[in-house]
Formats: sequence, C-alpha cells, structure tokens
Amino acid sequence: MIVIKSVNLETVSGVTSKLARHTFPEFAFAGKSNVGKSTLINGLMNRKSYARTSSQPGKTQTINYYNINDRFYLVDLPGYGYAAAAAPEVKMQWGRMIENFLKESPTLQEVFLLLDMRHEPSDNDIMMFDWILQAGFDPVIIATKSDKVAKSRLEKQKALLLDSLKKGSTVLKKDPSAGANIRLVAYSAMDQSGRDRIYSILDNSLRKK
Ligand SMILES: Nc1nc2c(ncn2[C@@H]2O[C@H](COP(=O)(O)OP(=O)(O)O)[C@@H](O)[C@H]2O)c(=O)[nH]1
Ligand SMILES: [Mg+2]
Repeated sequence: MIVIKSVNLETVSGVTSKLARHTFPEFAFAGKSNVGKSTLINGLMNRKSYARTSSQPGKTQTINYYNINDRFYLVDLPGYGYAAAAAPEVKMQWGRMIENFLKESPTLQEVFLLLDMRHEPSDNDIMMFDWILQAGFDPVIIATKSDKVAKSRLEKQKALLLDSLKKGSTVLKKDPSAGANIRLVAYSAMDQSGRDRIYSILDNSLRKK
C-alpha cells in the first residue's frame, strides 16, 4: 500500500516552457475545470489544501508535478472548461500542451480522466478520452463527487458514464479492441471512498517498474 511520507510541488510547466524531464514514474490527472482534480490530488497526498483548489476554475494553465516520497509524481493537468470558452489561440495552445504531455512523457504510467459523476460526459470529455487512447494509454476513469449521487444509483451511474464515453469515442469506433483495460472508480473527497482503489492502481503500476 502507498504510505505518503513526503509531498513537494516540484515543477510547474507553463504553456511555453519545456516539459519537465523526470526519472520517477508519473501519474496524470485530466478533466474539465472544477471536476475535482486538485481535490483528488490533495486526498491522495493526505493533505488538506496543498494542491490549490480554485474558486476561479481553470485559471491555472500549468502542469503541476507533485513529487511523492521521492518515488513518483502526481501530475495536475490544466482543466478544459476555461480553455473551451477562451479564444481559439488559447484553446489550441492548451490542446497542444496536453497532447504534447501525453505523447512526450517517457515515464508516464497511467492517465486518470476525471468526470463529474452527476453529468453526462461532454464533447470535451470525449475528446480527452480519445487523446488518452491515442497516446497509447487505457484511461482510469474517476467518477468524482460520488457523495452527490444517491447510493442506490451509484452502480447504474457508473455504467452510464462508461457507456456514453465508449459510444462517443472515435478511437474505439475505429478500433473496438483499444481500451480493453479501461477502469472506472467512483471517488468522493468527503469520505475518501474510492481512494484505496486508486492507491492500489498506483501501487500495482509502481511494482511493475
Ligand atoms: N461534494 C464534493 N465536492 C467536491 C469533491 N471534489 C471536489 N469538490 C469541490 O469541487 C470544486 C472544484 O474542485 P477542484 O479540486 O478545485 O477542481 P479542479 O478545477 O478540477 O482542480 C471545489 O469547490 C471542491 O470542494 C467531492 O468529492 N465531493
Ligand atoms: Mg485544480
């Protein structure tokens, strides 16, 4: 099991700066602004507010690398709500930054895609899902804010989320065998339900190294 001994925001990459080159394995977290990326990273790090959770969604267009235990990185990727509403140049810059990160990070082990459990995946969510697959990863879908969904609906909602992602995906349409190892975990920052499953995904991946 993962025991958090130290956390350190080590690198922040901006849109125009080069990607960090790390030797430790990386685990990245993608999703729209306000979906709960920073909150999940705080939960995993066992810190209340180390990763900045924002009241101004999507303001930070940076890639934040959190060094955990001098052993691996949790990577907070910039969210897409803000970029989607922004000028086309900003949107393109953001897209290039994410695609570049996914394709040019040699130690990237897993990519987590966060979706608000209450909502249907958006076109942007499906685009991100496809980018992750295209970069050669089977995403781990995190259905966030599960505390806002009635317990009796959790299983059904998980199935619906996965189903609409798969139906919307252009990559899976072309190659249905892609994404055979897609996983889905429901998570709540309120009681940390789902956290142990995420830890064991990290743990398994680190053991393979
Ligand atoms: N109820 C509930 N609220 C959450 C959860 N996770 C995040 N939030 C809230 O959602 C908002 C956005 O979270 P944040 O982590 O900043 O999202 P980010 O933009 O993806 O990094 C904040 O007000 C959080 O408190 C959760 O599991 N349950
Ligand atoms: Mg954030």
